[in-house]
Amino acid sequence: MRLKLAIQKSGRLNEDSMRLLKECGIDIGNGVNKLKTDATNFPLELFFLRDDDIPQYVEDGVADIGFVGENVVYEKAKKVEVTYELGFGKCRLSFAVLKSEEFTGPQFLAGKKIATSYPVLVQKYLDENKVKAEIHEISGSVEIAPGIGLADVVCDLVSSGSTLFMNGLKEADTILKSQAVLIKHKNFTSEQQQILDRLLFRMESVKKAKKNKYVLLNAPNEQLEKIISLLPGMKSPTVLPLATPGWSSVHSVIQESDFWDMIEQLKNAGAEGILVIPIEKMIL
Ligand code: PRT
Ligand code: ZN
Repeated sequence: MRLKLAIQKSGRLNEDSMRLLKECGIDIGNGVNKLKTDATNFPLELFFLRDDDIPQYVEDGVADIGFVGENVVYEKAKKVEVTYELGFGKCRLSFAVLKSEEFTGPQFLAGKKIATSYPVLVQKYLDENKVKAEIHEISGSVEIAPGIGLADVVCDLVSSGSTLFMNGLKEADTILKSQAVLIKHKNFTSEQQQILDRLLFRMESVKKAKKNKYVLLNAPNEQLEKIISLLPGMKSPTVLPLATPGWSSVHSVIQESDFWDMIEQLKNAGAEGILVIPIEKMIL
């Protein structure tokens, strides 16, 4: 049996979805131009779909799992479970107003025309803030709506902000912070769950590896204790004697987030020849 995974056929999430599968060691062969294809070395069948259709396919069980933006999941409001954050496709769903205007809070929207591709999420925000406004649903190029007199305000996805800027708009309140997530349907069998667990284990190893670096450095033996106390390591650092008497090579794993602080402290403690190497997979 195979687990059926729906991913975006083309667009912003396609490349990262394919890359993640590759990093998990899953070989898709050259079936990418088809509607569906089997992985050659993992019990997975891939469906290539429009992102908007993925929650429905998963709810219906036509696909078992899907990679899709949270913005789409929550707008479509299908009966699916968000199981895992994939870490790519990051953006936010925000209101934007003309540069000349000042967004004073949700009340600013009262009586305004709002252009958006996310009517459900916008209506929810309006209801929560007890504001009445008119929603104009449009499927693309939302940012041009104020310029052509179709709307006063827009609510759209933003990442760098340059699309808004180029259209004379500025970002106001954010409704939702979004990234691509793994969704699954609610009728999983234990066999399906076993395959998903294998996939999640691989994805987690890839994610952990990206957050960590492998560090090698040379240290004078009299400074070893100090240097080792600075390094976390997976258990404890590896220490090997160098050919030069009185020196050792120390190997360890450090987190990307503490990286520069850690390197400075190591140098101050007498470490030399520090090498930092990316990690491909990290199995704990
Ligand atoms: O054909 P299909 O329906 O599958 O694709 P699509 O055209 O509906 O979606 P696509 O490929 O544009 O986006 C897929 C998903 O990528 C979205 O649902 C989000 O989850 C995620 N994502 C991340 C984004 C962005 N960043 C993004 N910046 N989706 C769209 N944008 C657009 C935004 O709509 C605006 O037009 O980019 C523009 C803003 O970008 P900046 O950088 O100028 O702010
Ligand atoms: Zn779409």
